[in-house]
Amino acid sequence: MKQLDLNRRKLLSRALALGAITALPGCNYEDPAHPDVADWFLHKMSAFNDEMQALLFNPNTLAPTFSPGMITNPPRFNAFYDMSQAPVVDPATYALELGGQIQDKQSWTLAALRALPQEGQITRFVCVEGWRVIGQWSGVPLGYFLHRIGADVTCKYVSFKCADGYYSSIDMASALHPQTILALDFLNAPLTAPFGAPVRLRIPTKLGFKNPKSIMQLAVSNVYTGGYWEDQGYNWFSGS
Ligand SMILES: Nc1nc2c(c(=O)[nH]1)N[C@H]1C(S)=C(S)[C@@H](COP(=O)(O)O)O[C@H]1N2
Ligand SMILES: [Mo]
Repeated sequence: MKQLDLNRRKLLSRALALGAITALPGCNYEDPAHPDVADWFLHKMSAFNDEMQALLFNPNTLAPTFSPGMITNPPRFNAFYDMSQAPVVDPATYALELGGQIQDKQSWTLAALRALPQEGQITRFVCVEGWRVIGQWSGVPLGYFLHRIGADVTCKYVSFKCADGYYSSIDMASALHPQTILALDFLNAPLTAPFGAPVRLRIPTKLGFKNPKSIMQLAVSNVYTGGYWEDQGYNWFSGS
Protein backbone atom coordinates (compact mmCIF):
# COMPACT_ATOMS: atom_id res chain seq x y z
CA MET A 1 0.00 0.00 0.00
CA LYS A 2 2.75 2.39 1.00
CA GLN A 3 4.88 1.37 -1.96
CA LEU A 4 1.95 1.84 -4.32
CA ASP A 5 1.42 5.28 -2.90
CA LEU A 6 5.04 6.14 -3.47
CA ASN A 7 4.95 4.90 -7.06
CA ARG A 8 1.85 6.95 -7.71
CA ARG A 9 3.47 10.05 -6.33
CA LYS A 10 6.56 9.39 -8.42
CA LEU A 11 4.47 8.96 -11.54
CA LEU A 12 2.57 12.14 -10.87
CA SER A 13 5.71 14.14 -10.27
CA ARG A 14 7.28 12.73 -13.43
CA ALA A 15 4.19 13.56 -15.45
CA LEU A 16 4.26 17.10 -14.11
CA ALA A 17 7.96 17.49 -14.79
CA LEU A 18 7.68 16.03 -18.26
CA GLY A 19 4.63 18.12 -19.04
CA ALA A 20 6.47 21.28 -18.21
CA ILE A 21 9.56 20.30 -20.16
CA THR A 22 7.79 19.26 -23.32
CA ALA A 23 5.10 21.92 -23.23
CA LEU A 24 7.33 24.92 -22.72
CA PRO A 25 10.25 25.07 -25.12
CA GLY A 26 8.60 22.91 -27.79
CA CYS A 27 5.40 24.89 -28.03
CA ASN A 28 5.12 27.37 -30.86
CA TYR A 29 1.62 28.46 -30.00
CA GLU A 30 0.98 31.95 -31.24
CA ASP A 31 -2.10 34.05 -30.94
CA PRO A 32 -1.59 37.20 -33.04
CA ALA A 33 -4.20 39.10 -31.00
CA HIS A 34 -2.60 38.27 -27.63
CA PRO A 35 1.05 37.43 -28.29
CA ASP A 36 2.08 37.28 -24.64
CA VAL A 37 -0.88 35.51 -23.10
CA ALA A 38 0.15 31.97 -24.04
CA ASP A 39 3.68 32.66 -22.87
CA TRP A 40 2.47 34.11 -19.61
CA PHE A 41 0.14 31.16 -19.05
CA LEU A 42 2.85 28.56 -19.75
CA HIS A 43 5.25 30.27 -17.39
CA LYS A 44 2.57 30.35 -14.68
CA MET A 45 2.02 26.62 -15.27
CA SER A 46 5.74 25.95 -14.98
CA ALA A 47 5.94 27.91 -11.72
CA PHE A 48 2.95 25.93 -10.45
CA ASN A 49 4.74 22.72 -11.47
CA ASP A 50 7.81 23.82 -9.52
CA GLU A 51 5.69 24.12 -6.39
CA MET A 52 3.97 20.77 -6.98
CA GLN A 53 7.28 19.00 -7.58
CA ALA A 54 8.76 20.58 -4.44
CA LEU A 55 5.78 19.31 -2.45
CA LEU A 56 6.03 15.82 -3.93
CA PHE A 57 9.82 15.63 -3.55
CA ASN A 58 10.70 13.05 -0.92
CA PRO A 59 14.07 13.91 0.66
CA ASN A 60 14.50 10.25 1.69
CA THR A 61 13.96 8.69 -1.73
CA LEU A 62 17.27 7.81 -3.32
CA ALA A 63 18.00 7.93 -7.04
CA PRO A 64 18.88 4.45 -8.39
CA THR A 65 22.53 3.38 -8.16
CA PHE A 66 24.36 1.00 -10.49
CA SER A 67 27.27 -1.45 -10.51
CA PRO A 68 30.74 -0.42 -11.80
CA GLY A 69 30.27 -2.58 -14.90
CA MET A 70 27.39 -0.38 -16.04
CA ILE A 71 29.40 2.85 -16.17
CA THR A 72 29.34 4.58 -19.57
CA ASN A 73 32.95 5.14 -20.57
CA PRO A 74 33.91 7.46 -22.18
CA PRO A 75 31.24 9.78 -20.73
CA ARG A 76 29.13 12.04 -22.93
CA PHE A 77 29.91 15.75 -23.08
CA ASN A 78 27.28 18.45 -23.29
CA ALA A 79 27.33 22.21 -22.91
CA PHE A 80 26.01 25.27 -24.77
CA TYR A 81 29.24 25.18 -26.79
CA ASP A 82 31.66 22.70 -28.34
CA MET A 83 33.87 20.50 -26.14
CA SER A 84 37.02 22.33 -27.28
CA GLN A 85 35.61 25.61 -25.87
CA ALA A 86 35.28 24.27 -22.32
CA PRO A 87 36.76 26.68 -19.76
CA VAL A 88 40.05 25.67 -18.18
CA VAL A 89 40.26 26.61 -14.50
CA ASP A 90 43.67 26.54 -12.81
CA PRO A 91 43.32 24.09 -9.89
CA ALA A 92 46.27 25.68 -8.07
CA THR A 93 44.61 29.09 -7.73
CA TYR A 94 41.00 27.92 -7.63
CA ALA A 95 38.85 29.06 -4.73
CA LEU A 96 35.11 28.49 -4.47
CA GLU A 97 33.50 31.82 -3.54
CA LEU A 98 30.56 31.90 -1.14
CA GLY A 99 27.76 34.44 -0.91
CA GLY A 100 24.34 35.14 0.58
CA GLN A 101 22.99 33.77 3.85
CA ILE A 102 26.19 32.04 4.99
CA GLN A 103 27.98 32.66 8.31
CA ASP A 104 31.51 31.81 7.18
CA LYS A 105 32.00 33.21 3.68
CA GLN A 106 35.68 32.37 3.41
CA SER A 107 36.42 30.84 -0.01
CA TRP A 108 37.45 27.20 -0.37
CA THR A 109 40.55 25.92 -2.14
CA LEU A 110 40.55 22.48 -3.73
CA ALA A 111 42.84 21.14 -0.99
CA ALA A 112 40.40 22.36 1.66
CA LEU A 113 37.45 20.79 -0.18
CA ARG A 114 39.35 17.51 -0.51
CA ALA A 115 40.05 17.50 3.24
CA LEU A 116 36.28 17.27 3.89
CA PRO A 117 34.39 13.94 3.94
CA GLN A 118 33.94 12.53 0.42
CA GLU A 119 31.02 10.46 -0.89
CA GLY A 120 30.95 8.42 -4.08
CA GLN A 121 28.07 7.36 -6.26
CA ILE A 122 27.38 5.46 -9.45
CA THR A 123 24.25 7.08 -10.79
CA ARG A 124 22.40 7.82 -13.99
CA PHE A 125 22.66 11.22 -15.69
CA VAL A 126 19.68 12.24 -17.80
CA CYS A 127 19.76 15.07 -20.35
CA VAL A 128 16.59 16.64 -21.79
CA GLU A 129 18.12 16.15 -25.23
CA GLY A 130 17.15 12.49 -24.86
CA TRP A 131 20.31 10.71 -23.79
CA ARG A 132 21.33 9.15 -20.52
CA VAL A 133 24.62 7.82 -19.21
CA ILE A 134 25.78 6.12 -16.03
CA GLY A 135 28.81 7.63 -14.30
CA GLN A 136 30.80 7.51 -11.11
CA TRP A 137 31.30 10.77 -9.26
CA SER A 138 32.65 11.55 -5.82
CA GLY A 139 33.02 14.67 -3.73
CA VAL A 140 31.69 16.59 -0.74
CA PRO A 141 28.01 16.07 0.14
CA LEU A 142 26.44 19.51 -0.41
CA GLY A 143 24.30 19.18 2.75
CA TYR A 144 27.42 18.57 4.84
CA PHE A 145 29.13 21.54 3.18
CA LEU A 146 26.18 23.88 3.74
CA HIS A 147 26.10 23.02 7.44
CA ARG A 148 29.87 23.33 7.68
CA ILE A 149 29.87 26.91 6.32
CA GLY A 150 26.94 27.92 8.50
CA ALA A 151 24.49 28.35 5.63
CA ASP A 152 20.94 29.29 6.56
CA VAL A 153 19.27 26.05 5.42
CA THR A 154 15.83 27.57 5.94
CA CYS A 155 16.52 29.64 2.80
CA LYS A 156 14.74 28.57 -0.37
CA TYR A 157 17.58 28.45 -2.88
CA VAL A 158 21.18 27.45 -3.50
CA SER A 159 22.55 29.18 -6.61
CA PHE A 160 25.65 28.45 -8.68
CA LYS A 161 27.75 30.51 -11.09
CA CYS A 162 30.20 28.80 -13.43
CA ALA A 163 33.47 29.63 -15.18
CA ASP A 164 31.76 29.68 -18.61
CA GLY A 165 28.94 32.01 -17.60
CA TYR A 166 26.50 29.14 -17.07
CA TYR A 167 24.36 29.40 -13.95
CA SER A 168 21.67 27.43 -12.20
CA SER A 169 19.88 27.16 -8.87
CA ILE A 170 18.16 24.45 -6.86
CA ASP A 171 15.65 24.20 -4.02
CA MET A 172 17.07 23.72 -0.50
CA ALA A 173 15.41 20.31 0.04
CA SER A 174 17.21 18.96 -3.05
CA ALA A 175 20.46 20.64 -1.97
CA LEU A 176 20.28 18.75 1.34
CA HIS A 177 19.46 15.41 -0.34
CA PRO A 178 22.10 12.80 0.65
CA GLN A 179 23.07 12.11 -2.99
CA THR A 180 23.66 15.77 -3.91
CA ILE A 181 27.41 16.33 -3.97
CA LEU A 182 29.98 18.94 -4.94
CA ALA A 183 31.81 16.49 -7.18
CA LEU A 184 35.60 16.68 -7.52
CA ASP A 185 36.28 13.31 -9.12
CA PHE A 186 34.98 11.23 -12.00
CA LEU A 187 36.02 7.55 -12.06
CA ASN A 188 38.27 8.18 -9.03
CA ALA A 189 40.36 10.80 -10.84
CA PRO A 190 40.01 14.62 -10.75
CA LEU A 191 37.33 15.95 -13.09
CA THR A 192 38.65 17.05 -16.47
CA ALA A 193 37.89 20.52 -17.90
CA PRO A 194 35.01 19.60 -20.24
CA PHE A 195 33.29 17.55 -17.53
CA GLY A 196 33.27 20.28 -14.92
CA ALA A 197 36.74 20.65 -13.38
CA PRO A 198 37.52 21.49 -10.73
CA VAL A 199 34.11 21.35 -8.99
CA ARG A 200 30.69 20.48 -10.37
CA LEU A 201 27.31 19.79 -8.88
CA ARG A 202 26.22 16.18 -9.17
CA ILE A 203 22.54 15.89 -8.32
CA PRO A 204 21.09 12.57 -9.52
CA THR A 205 17.53 13.52 -8.49
CA LYS A 206 17.47 16.21 -11.18
CA LEU A 207 17.97 16.48 -14.94
CA GLY A 208 21.37 17.10 -16.53
CA PHE A 209 21.09 20.87 -16.91
CA LYS A 210 20.65 21.16 -13.12
CA ASN A 211 24.22 19.80 -12.74
CA PRO A 212 26.36 22.95 -13.23
CA LYS A 213 30.03 22.35 -14.12
CA SER A 214 33.14 24.37 -13.20
CA ILE A 215 31.40 26.14 -10.32
CA MET A 216 33.11 29.37 -9.21
CA GLN A 217 30.46 30.77 -6.85
CA LEU A 218 27.84 29.32 -4.55
CA ALA A 219 25.16 31.44 -2.84
CA VAL A 220 22.33 30.71 -0.42
CA SER A 221 19.29 32.99 -0.46
CA ASN A 222 15.56 33.47 -0.74
CA VAL A 223 15.98 35.32 -4.02
CA TYR A 224 15.12 33.29 -7.10
CA THR A 225 18.03 33.40 -9.58
CA GLY A 226 16.80 30.95 -12.25
CA GLY A 227 19.32 29.41 -14.59
CA TYR A 228 20.78 29.42 -18.10
CA TRP A 229 18.21 26.97 -19.54
CA GLU A 230 15.58 27.69 -16.89
CA ASP A 231 15.42 31.32 -18.09
CA GLN A 232 14.76 30.04 -21.62
CA GLY A 233 11.66 28.20 -20.48
CA TYR A 234 12.91 24.89 -19.17
CA ASN A 235 11.13 23.83 -16.02
CA TRP A 236 13.10 25.03 -12.98
CA PHE A 237 12.57 22.12 -10.55
CA SER A 238 13.23 19.43 -13.19
CA GLY A 239 13.33 16.35 -11.00
CA SER A 240 14.29 13.23 -12.92
N1 LIG B 1 29.11 25.18 -16.69
C1 LIG B 1 28.21 24.46 -17.38
N2 LIG B 1 27.56 23.47 -16.75
C2 LIG B 1 26.66 22.71 -17.43
C3 LIG B 1 26.35 22.96 -18.80
C4 LIG B 1 27.05 24.03 -19.43
O1 LIG B 1 26.86 24.33 -20.62
N3 LIG B 1 27.99 24.74 -18.69
N4 LIG B 1 25.44 22.18 -19.46
C5 LIG B 1 24.48 21.37 -18.65
C6 LIG B 1 23.84 20.32 -19.42
S1 LIG B 1 22.56 20.76 -20.43
C7 LIG B 1 24.19 18.99 -19.27
S2 LIG B 1 23.33 17.75 -20.01
C8 LIG B 1 25.34 18.60 -18.43
C9 LIG B 1 26.35 17.78 -19.24
O2 LIG B 1 27.33 17.30 -18.38
P1 LIG B 1 28.46 16.34 -18.97
O3 LIG B 1 29.22 17.11 -20.02
O4 LIG B 1 29.30 15.93 -17.81
O5 LIG B 1 27.75 15.16 -19.57
O6 LIG B 1 26.02 19.71 -17.87
C10 LIG B 1 25.18 20.76 -17.43
N5 LIG B 1 26.02 21.71 -16.76
MO1 LIG C 1 21.42 18.75 -20.84
